[in-house]
Amino acid sequence: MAVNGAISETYASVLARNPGETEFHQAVNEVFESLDRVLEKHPRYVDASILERICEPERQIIFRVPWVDDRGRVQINRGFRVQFNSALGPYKGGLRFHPSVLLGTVKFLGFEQIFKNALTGLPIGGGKGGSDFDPKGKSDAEIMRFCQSFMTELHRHIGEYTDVPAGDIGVGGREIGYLFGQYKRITNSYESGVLTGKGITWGGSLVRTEATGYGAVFFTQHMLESRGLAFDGLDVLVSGSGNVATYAIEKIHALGGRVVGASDSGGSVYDPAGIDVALLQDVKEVRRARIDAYAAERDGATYLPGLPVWEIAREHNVQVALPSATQNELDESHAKLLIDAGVVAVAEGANMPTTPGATRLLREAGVLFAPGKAANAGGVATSALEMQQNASRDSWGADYTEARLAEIMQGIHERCAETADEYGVPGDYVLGANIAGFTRVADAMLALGVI
Ligand code: NDP
Ligand code: 2IT
Repeated sequence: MAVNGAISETYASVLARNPGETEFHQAVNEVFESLDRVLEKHPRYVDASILERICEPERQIIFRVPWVDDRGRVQINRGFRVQFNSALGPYKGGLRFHPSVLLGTVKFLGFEQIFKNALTGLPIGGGKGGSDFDPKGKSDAEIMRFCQSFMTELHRHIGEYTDVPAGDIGVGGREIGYLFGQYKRITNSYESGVLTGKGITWGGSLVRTEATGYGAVFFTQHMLESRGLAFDGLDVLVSGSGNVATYAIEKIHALGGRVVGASDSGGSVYDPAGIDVALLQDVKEVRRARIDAYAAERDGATYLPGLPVWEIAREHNVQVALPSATQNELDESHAKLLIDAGVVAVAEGANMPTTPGATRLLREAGVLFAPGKAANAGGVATSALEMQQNASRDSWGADYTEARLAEIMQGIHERCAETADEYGVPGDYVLGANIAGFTRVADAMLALGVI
């Protein structure tokens, strides 16, 4: 079948068979748009129906999560785990706890994860999970009871050699602790490699907490270097103020850049002196408060209620932007603001934060653009390093682990850049990432036969 026919027919079938799952459709379309060249060159992928197979999760698990709140009332949430592709290794990917989570959300994230994990060069397949549970405003005891109930079902589907979840939005060290504790109790085994993002004293890896943010900054550094630039002296906007955003800001400051804005779902802060990471962490992570508390306590900072961080680009020139909150948070109007403010590089710390229209505008304007599956792969890569440490019953030092992360991010940058060159689109990291990730998984799927 002609390549374009294969792509459009498979996409039509994805739409028809997964109705209403708009984020999943978007993620599939973004990958498919990059594949015509590779399918022309290697028709064996079309002959073996790799496109159809790669869009169909190997297994999807949906379950009821009952728990009792502090007032003694029974609450019901929905749990998901989508085990998307295990051609390269056990399913690997985070768990998201957020009220917006639907099956289509988990499928978009799981689909992205297949290619991201492939790009790391490490032996991990792709999966994702989560729940529509909203952690905001819940007590520690409620979070614990929810996590225990969630794991009471999930435990039968995961394992060191099967499927290894980790954190994502709403799931950090606290939640991984409760999840791991319940898994350990139910299975009566200390199977460290079943979850990543664990605490340092109970099987976690140094640098895993920081890895996604640091990795996104390392990737951006390599992109900037390709144009003879460096972070030193550049002004930056980072959206979000969670795990990814916090450590991205910390590393940008260490490299001499200045992050003048950050945000949460309620609004943004403009801080022309540069975000104070210790204060931000105290507000968001320790007190679990909102980002307006940061602005109230920080001299010279302003709170912009209800506004995305990109609005800061109206008044303040910025050279780099790292959308690090959630999907579709940077649209065409924001892209125009950034382009007018002089942005030279945009790297997706979050998964699919840039809308397709905004991505097109940025790429047409010649802005260096790193897709999430390349730029934010440092988190899952360091999860794989955590699995290595667990498997060898070892724990590595911080400098060594960060050096491994830096090396992996350099490798991903090279893989994307070289693939873009090979396919005649130099500097196109979107095509480079999609093609390099796809071919690695597709070749393994061919080798393993029709399974
Ligand atoms: P966190 O829960 O630590 O932080 C999420 C941040 O994004 C918070 O500031 C949150 O604001 C904001 N946010 C979440 N949802 C929305 C929304 N619907 N609208 C506006 N703001 C929102 O999550 P992470 O930092 O871990 O994850 C951020 C992104 O990075 C996600 O896309 C995730 O998939 C991706 N990612 C995470 C990795 C990791 O290792 N943690 C690895 C690779 C990618 P508020 O506090 O108000 O909710
Ligand atoms: O989107 C992601 O890559 C993550 N949330 C991290 C997954 C992981 O297994 O560390």
